[in-house]
Amino acid sequence: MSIKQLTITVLIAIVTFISCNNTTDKASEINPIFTHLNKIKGQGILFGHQDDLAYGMHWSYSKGGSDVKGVSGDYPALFGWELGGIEEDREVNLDSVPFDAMKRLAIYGHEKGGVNTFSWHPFSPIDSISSWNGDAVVVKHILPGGSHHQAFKNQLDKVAQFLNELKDNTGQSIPFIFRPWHEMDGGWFWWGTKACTPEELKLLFRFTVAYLRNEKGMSQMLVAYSPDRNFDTKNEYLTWYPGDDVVEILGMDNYWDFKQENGEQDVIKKLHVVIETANEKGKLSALTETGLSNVTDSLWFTQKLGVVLSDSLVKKELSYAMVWRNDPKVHFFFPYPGHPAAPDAKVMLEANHILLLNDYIDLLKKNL
Ligand code: BMA
Repeated sequence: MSIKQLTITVLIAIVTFISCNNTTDKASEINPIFTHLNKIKGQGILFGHQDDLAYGMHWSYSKGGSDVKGVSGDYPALFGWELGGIEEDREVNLDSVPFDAMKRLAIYGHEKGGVNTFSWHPFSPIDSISSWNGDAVVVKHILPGGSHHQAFKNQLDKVAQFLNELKDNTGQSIPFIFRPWHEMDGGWFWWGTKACTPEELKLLFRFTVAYLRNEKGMSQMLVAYSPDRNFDTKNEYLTWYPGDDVVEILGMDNYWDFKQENGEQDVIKKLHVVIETANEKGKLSALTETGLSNVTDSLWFTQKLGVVLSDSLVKKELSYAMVWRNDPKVHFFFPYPGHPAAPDAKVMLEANHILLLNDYIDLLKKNL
């Protein structure tokens, strides 16, 4: 056994030990989001939007603001948020969302009856370079035993502090979904295929979840695994899968296939792989990120996303689908009132099996 193999074996042993001593790895049994989504499976797919309550194309931080509501009359059922920057003690995230506003709005979304999901594009714990440095060798240095492991734990402490401060008006911790180390099958992030092996990624993922659950008491957290589109088979999909004890939601991010001719059929095929794998494992499934940048096709919602979400297996099994953020300075993935794609997006959202916030609340009332 080489030194490298020995090091990896020892690391696996350490992380397995930490994970096996996980006292709160039964998130699927105790987390209300899991229970609720499981109960309504087959009756509707939650529609989500990143940063929905924070800003949109012609507004920011106005009370009650939401481009989804502006177009459809109701809020999304799922609210996406981005934590990147919290680990550097910044006051605003990567996309200029102040963390205090994010906290207030995530609590508001929860109090209204919606579900919150958090992504995290951290700056490197080694030298603070951004996540989009696919060649930077970071991961092996931040794993247990690595030179910057402590710096990484300091980052996790800040993530945990923010997420543990999400409390409802009775002081109870708010349940949420955390989706770390996503799109690891691409080469654009420092935890991606260019600078990190699948084994290293699994260790990183396992350590992250074990630390947050065991050291930071985060039993209110569900964890989502979401590679991008670089798989066709179940084995390929599971290349980076960190283990049944740390993940509750199996997802996929996919923008690319939608841009190819008839690509929505590939999205459907891949979602079938995700769904079948999730079902075998007793997990939930989701289209964790998608969209068409600047919604340049005014029929994209009914003709592309709507086609995918109406596939019979997808309709029967998928829990949620989320489109990315509406940033007037960068890009937007949901139309705003007056945009040529707005009427079509409204039609897609009006389908019986697509759940906006009030649809979701009504369905829960009927099912619980
Ligand atoms: C990307 C883009 C970036 C943003 C990042 C994190 O997809 O939207 O502008 O900073 O997500 O939210």
